[in-house]
Amino acid sequence: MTPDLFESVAPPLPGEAAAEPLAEGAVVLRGFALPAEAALLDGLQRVVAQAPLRRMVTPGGFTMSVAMTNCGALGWVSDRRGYRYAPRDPGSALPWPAMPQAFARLAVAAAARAGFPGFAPDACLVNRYEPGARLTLHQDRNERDFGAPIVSVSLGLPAVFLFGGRERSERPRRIPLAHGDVVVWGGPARLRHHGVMPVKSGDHPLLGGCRVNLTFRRAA
Ligand code: MD3
Ligand code: FE
Repeated sequence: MTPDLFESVAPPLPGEAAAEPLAEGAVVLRGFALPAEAALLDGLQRVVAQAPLRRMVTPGGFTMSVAMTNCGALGWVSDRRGYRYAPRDPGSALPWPAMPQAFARLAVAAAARAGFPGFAPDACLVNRYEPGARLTLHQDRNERDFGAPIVSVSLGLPAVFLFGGRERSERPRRIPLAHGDVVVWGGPARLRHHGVMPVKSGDHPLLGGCRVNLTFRRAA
């Protein structure tokens, strides 16, 4: 059997997943989350049972197409007053659910694999995309320390990720992301614009008709 064929039938273990550089500071780890998928789905169920997914309103008054919730010490929220991190779910006034151990372990391992040892995420934003949902090009700049990377885990239906530049005017590259793919964005990539194209309908064996993205950040 050729080495190529062997690689296609033996999925890499987390520690040895192929790291595909996208740009300086940005690395794709294809399938890195697959060995943890059952634990991730279990954690996801527990999080959304305590803090339901909801579509938030932007400061400009638009309802986002992506439904969101959070786990960890801080959660990203948007309303007419602005975008910010908050220690409580504004829907229930309760603290966000704790970050499931499987989530934190995966995020820390992925960051280390991409060259960011010691990543200590305090926020995990859960984004759920139903068919047609999208994220327009934006920067993530509500965090205190841009020195920490962001780790993004894709689950369920595939999506096309848009990876732009420091300037919003720079034409973005299109990067397909599938169930189990993990991307680590740090260093010089940290403030690049990015977004997600409208998700196409489909049927994923584990997640059905949606895409879920877990985004791990050091917010405070
Ligand atoms: C590239 N979510 O919630 S994070 C978001 O698929 C968001 O739901 C994406 O963008 C999603 O803000 C995945 C991907 C990401 C995050 C930060 C970045 C990409 C980045 C910072 C710089 C460059
Ligand atoms: Fe973002």
